[in-house]
Amino acid sequence: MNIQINQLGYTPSMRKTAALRDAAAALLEVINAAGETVLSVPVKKTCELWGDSLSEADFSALTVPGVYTLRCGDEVSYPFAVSDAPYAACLTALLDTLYLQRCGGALGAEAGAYAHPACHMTPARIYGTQERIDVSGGWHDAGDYGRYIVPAAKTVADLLIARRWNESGITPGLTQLMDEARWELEWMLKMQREDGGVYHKVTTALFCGMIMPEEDTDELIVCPVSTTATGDFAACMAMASRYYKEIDAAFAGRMLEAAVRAWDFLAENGPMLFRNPADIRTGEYDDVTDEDERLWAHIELALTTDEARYLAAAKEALAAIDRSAAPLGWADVRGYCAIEGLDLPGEAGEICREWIIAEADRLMSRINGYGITMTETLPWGSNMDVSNHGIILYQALLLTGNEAYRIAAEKQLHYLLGVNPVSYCYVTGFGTQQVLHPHHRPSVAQSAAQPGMLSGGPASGMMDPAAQKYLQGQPAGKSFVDDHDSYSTNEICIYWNSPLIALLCGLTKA
Ligand code: G3I
Ligand code: 9MR
Ligand code: ZN
Repeated sequence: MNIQINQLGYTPSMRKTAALRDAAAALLEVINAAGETVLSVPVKKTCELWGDSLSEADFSALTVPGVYTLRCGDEVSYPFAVSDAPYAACLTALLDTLYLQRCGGALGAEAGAYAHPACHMTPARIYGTQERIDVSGGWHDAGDYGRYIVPAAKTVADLLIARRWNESGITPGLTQLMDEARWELEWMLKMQREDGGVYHKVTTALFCGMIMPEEDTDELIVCPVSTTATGDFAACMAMASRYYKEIDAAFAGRMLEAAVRAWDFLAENGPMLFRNPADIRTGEYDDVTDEDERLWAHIELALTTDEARYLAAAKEALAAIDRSAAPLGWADVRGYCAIEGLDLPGEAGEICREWIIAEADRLMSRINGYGITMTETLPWGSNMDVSNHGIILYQALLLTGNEAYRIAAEKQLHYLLGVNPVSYCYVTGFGTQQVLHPHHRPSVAQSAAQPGMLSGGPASGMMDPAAQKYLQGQPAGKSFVDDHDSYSTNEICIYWNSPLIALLCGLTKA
């Protein structure tokens, strides 16, 4: 396909642009359901990118609801809608995915083909000991069945940001958002040790085969405490405590108490960076520093309590941290520091405001021919970064009212839903050219892609056997293969869905 559009469509008032490859004509026609040309707009050359000679055509003048295609020479695009809520079903499905990732409880008829009895219920052994503890619950991380604290914190923080941006009460319901986040938070609480330290993860020693979760019955092992997990936990618990105060004060109190104990543990201990023990092969979620996790913890505790020591620690760490970027990663959480720090009093809040705007402007300066703010090479899980950037851009819009940030944030969404070099709508079950073979154990076991999951997307470097087989010589933007063996380009993940949920909650706010 050489004409790329958002396959889910656009709202009437949105800026609408198509990305064309090797444009065959100087005009792009908009065709309605009756086959009539309702608009003709010029096609303008933009750039060369990822092996494509790109042009752009702006058809924003199309505002009448309906179903359309675009035509340029002999090329015709996939159909798309102009409607008031083109992303509502997708947003709900993205959130439903977290429900379907639930571990511990059984999933019933509401889960359709993905129903299963309770899984991973046996007490888990603490690594290096014979002691066993109950750490049932939470969500399966991704295409695998591991449960890891570091990515859990990112996911929950994204949902709470989504909650904040969703005050107008559009779908998904706030109750569903908060119920889902709580499922993970309750599990996270079980991962804290008496002394406040937080275990890094609970998994089997090796990844299991492509089986349903209840069939994965190898011994569960709780891996050692890390200060990245403990810092993320302290931040996430303190943040969540504010959001649940009115829903369930006792639960909010338990989370704040846990956050304080985690913070005290950090105060007493230097960096404890996690590495997989030699006999554990599951996700590592390693890091090179815990400075950013510590800062995030200081900030959330300063916001949730009025104790001077947290604010003092936040101010000191904020002054010291490198603010030349603000990623919303699982390893690098500086973006959460910047966003959350906006609510700090006085100069600290002002520093965070400047931090966000500088980051948004840095991203804006990178907008490429497909509308995304990425570098030319792409990391594992690049679609997460695309949504993350959308969040920063949307936050900059909220701070400044500058509509250019909104348009840029929307472009991140359009890329994920079709305006990309491989013409995929990257959310399973949605769009015309769908992802059918995600690296996701229940989908493989049932031979049917579970809907509502964002694929990780193209990754440079061919980091799995399927990528090595099919992607030799491909430029980064096309380094994607819809094959369930390609875990580096086509896995799914809780923390790839969550920033897209937040972005959609922001962009579709009434
Ligand atoms: O550390 C380098 C960094 O210095 C450099 O700038 C960057 C350039 O791309 O590469 C960096 O390392 C990458 C790292 O992610 C941090 O971005 C690695 O090459 C890359 O292999 C690594 O990928 C991670 C992958 O696990 C392998 O560890 C993904 O981010 C992460 O999302 C993924 O997570 C897995 C879990 O382990 C298990 N569960 C599924 C989940 C999703 O695939
Ligand atoms: O399923 C695993 C996925 O969640 C991880 O992201 C990926 C990289 O760590 O590994 C996957 O498991 C594969 C393992 O690494 C190698 N043997 C085949 C496994 C399933 O494809
Ligand atoms: Zn499970």
